Amino acid sequence: LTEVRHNIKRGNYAELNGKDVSFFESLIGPTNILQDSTDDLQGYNVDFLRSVRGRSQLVLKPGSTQEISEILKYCNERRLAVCPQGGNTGLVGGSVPVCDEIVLSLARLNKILSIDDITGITACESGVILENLDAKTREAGFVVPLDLGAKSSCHIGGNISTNAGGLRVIRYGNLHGSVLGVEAVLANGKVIDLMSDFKKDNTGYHLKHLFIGSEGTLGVVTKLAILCPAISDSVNVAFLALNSFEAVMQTLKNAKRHLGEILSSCELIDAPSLAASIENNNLQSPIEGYPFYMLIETSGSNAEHDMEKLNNFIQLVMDKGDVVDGTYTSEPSKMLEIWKLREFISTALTKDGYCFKYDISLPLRSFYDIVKVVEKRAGHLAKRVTGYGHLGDLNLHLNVSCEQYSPELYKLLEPFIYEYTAQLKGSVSAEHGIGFLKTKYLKHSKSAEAINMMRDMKQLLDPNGILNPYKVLY
Ligand code: FAD
Ligand code: 2HG
Ligand code: ZN
Repeated sequence: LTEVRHNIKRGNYAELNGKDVSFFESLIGPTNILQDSTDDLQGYNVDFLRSVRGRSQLVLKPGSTQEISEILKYCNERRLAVCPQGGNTGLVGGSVPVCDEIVLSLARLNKILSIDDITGITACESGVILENLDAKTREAGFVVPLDLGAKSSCHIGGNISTNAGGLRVIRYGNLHGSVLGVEAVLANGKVIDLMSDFKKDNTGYHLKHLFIGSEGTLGVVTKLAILCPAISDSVNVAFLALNSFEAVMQTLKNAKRHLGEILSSCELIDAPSLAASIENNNLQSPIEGYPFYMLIETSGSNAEHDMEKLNNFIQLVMDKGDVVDGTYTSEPSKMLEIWKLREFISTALTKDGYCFKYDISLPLRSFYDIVKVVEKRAGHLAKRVTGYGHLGDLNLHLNVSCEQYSPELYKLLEPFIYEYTAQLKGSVSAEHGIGFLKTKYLKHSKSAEAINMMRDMKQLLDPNGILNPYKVLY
């Protein structure tokens, strides 16, 4: 992919020197430092989409909260800018340096501290990979209430810092609800202990929320406690075909009403998204040839009861004529195959060459219109204009792919898509955050007063602006 060219003026930060490197070496040991001479430093400078490339000369891999505290205290006093990095799967260029910021990798903070076998409350360090955390909680009879296509590399700390959404928000809500506590290190090195094992704690301001979704600009998350729900003994996946978006809306309504408490995912896939997933990922779909598909998952505790509910639901939506074809299964390998079709759409579209990605919240009744509007406006310059995503949460992923980055196409897409979204009072970033790539569009979803309040908070917590500069508020 072509990197986005940017004209960012380097902030007024100190330049890294040999004395700084010696300090870090004595603190965390030379083996936990990567410098300009090593090839793999490049991997930390470029984001997953290869849309932003920094020129950091130094990656630090501390192994404890205390080490992070001392690093930040030093950087704050020296005015050295720092970019916290988790699994580097973020989609808005927030996880890589823009100029020469020091990369602070959380990868070595990867210990699971405790899993309570009755309550499911799980405490861990922030660098634990989501898939690993989920595997361990499953051994104890619980699941992490978060699942997304990047699970094999993203960190739970990165998930918290972006308030990642994913495939099960309809069931478990977002991380503001399930994260019970965090420990974070502030820009001046102070450790703030907001760890808690309780869902209910109304003692003053709810400070932990400042670190959920603030994308490494207010502090570095080092530990967390998360409430994990019990594993479901019975899981079913239905893959349904529909002929119109009106039918999609009716099916969502009926899924909410008739599947109720066992509904655990409700995703939309349109025909071009499915085609990309099949063609570029070499997958097979059980059904093809329709404009819309819905992936509906149920998770419950009683297979017979759940199957009866699912059968009744499918009968109803087919009788009404909303669902015209489909399949469902409770066989794990088949469910996985269906899930792959959905989870790998994002990477499939990038394989077209270049992909413009928009992650927006829109009112249900206008949810899909924008895909058609953009197709009409820019389809002639695109390979595919696609819409898919977390329908149950009103979160659309509008992706426009092409063979290579095209400035003409870009001009037709931006700011148009953001202005369109703002007119409908939607959100210009439903789940991926603002990072580096979307800073100029923040104003479309936040009032001037709200942005000023954000600036005040940043000033209070990071007066020298050393934490993830050029991101979110820029
Ligand atoms: P990074 O990419 O490393 O960092 C993301 C941001 O958080 C950066 O601003 C970084 O500075 C900051 N950060 C990271 N760790 C810390 C920390 N410990 N303390 C402070 N700041 C920190 N996102 C969704 O919401 N829903 C999806 O369904 C989804 N699906 C995806 C599918 C694919 C294939 C890919 C590639 C990405 C997807 N994403 C999705 C985006 C991404 O995976 C998430 O944003 C994820 O939460 C990022 O985690 P990470 O560890 O990779 O963080
Ligand atoms: C998903 O839901 C991710 O698959 C990625 O959030 C969306 O690439 C995208 O636009
Ligand atoms: Zn998503």
